[in-house]
Amino acid sequence: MKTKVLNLLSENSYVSGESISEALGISRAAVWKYINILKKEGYIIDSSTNKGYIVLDRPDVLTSVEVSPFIRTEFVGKNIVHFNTISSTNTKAKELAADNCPNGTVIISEEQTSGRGRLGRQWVSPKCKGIWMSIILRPDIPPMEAYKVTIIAAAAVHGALAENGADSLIKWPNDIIMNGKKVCGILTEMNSELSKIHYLVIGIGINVNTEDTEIPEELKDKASSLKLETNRHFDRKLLLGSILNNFEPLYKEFTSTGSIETSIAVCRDHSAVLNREVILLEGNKSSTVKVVDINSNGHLLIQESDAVREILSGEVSIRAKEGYI
Ligand code: BT5
Repeated sequence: MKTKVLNLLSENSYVSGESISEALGISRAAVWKYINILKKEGYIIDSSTNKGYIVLDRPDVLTSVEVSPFIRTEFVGKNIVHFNTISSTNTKAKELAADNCPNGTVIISEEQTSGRGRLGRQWVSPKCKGIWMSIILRPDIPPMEAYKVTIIAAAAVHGALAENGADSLIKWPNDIIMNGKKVCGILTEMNSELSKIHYLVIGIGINVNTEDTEIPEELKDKASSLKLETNRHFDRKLLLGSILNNFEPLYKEFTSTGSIETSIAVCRDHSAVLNREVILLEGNKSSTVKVVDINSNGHLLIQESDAVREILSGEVSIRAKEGYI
């Protein structure tokens, strides 16, 4: 009901309490109650005895009602499940996926208390400063190909950042980098049988308006935010909409044709590692190699002393010879 009241309010003109109460079949006192709840949530609403209510400002939150106006997709993000705080959106997404939530459901939290990276690493997720979200998908593809959705997500985030004025590079396979520092990480998780995927969860974490003081000391040399790298505040709602709007067509290219050609082209054209000498970390082994290409499967091709080797995502980590990348 609260959302219905909000949807009837406007930023351009006053709406009378009477018309809201009539439209929703609730009392004027109930309208007043919901207005007060909205005010507590951060909506600045002016009320005038004669004219009614007008919205003067909206909170910086990624609820369905706030982000839906920016989403132009067919199914990705049509169902948004929002939390103020949660352990991890990927963990919640797995629960909801197992409960049969719609394909394309997006879980968003303003804060994560146990955000996760790959191999159980920690992901720092301060309140209202980033986008911490997970997309639930049920593609009819072989489980072996699930890693391709990480590449699609990286291309989508890169495109969305560009649309919103942030120049980034993609560090194969799952990082987005600005000025040599990580501003976004992607964690794809899967529940499958040998030949059938039950569901995929694509976790995307972006440091949007994170301040320097919110980045732990031990990450300062390798992590940053869009705001820190550009000196301006980003609209998280617009950015979230752009990511989903970029993601869906790239994902549909994959599920309908089997190819991720467009995403690969983005990853090649804006690669942080292509044609560079990097350190390849495999288990506890490290070697210096030159990256020569990303092939049509999304695998990395590296030049070793006498041969070109194909690297699958998930097997390795990459570092610059000095610094993060
Ligand atoms: C990743 O792992 O980069 C995947 C991160 C995915 C996070 C999203 S947020 C929404 C969803 N829900 C979750 O619980 N997770 C996903 P990896 O490549 O393993 O990188 C992890 C490493 O990045 C850590 O060990 C730190 O060194 C560093 N790190 C941690 N928090 C960071 C942050 N906020 N920004 C940049 N680097 C960070």
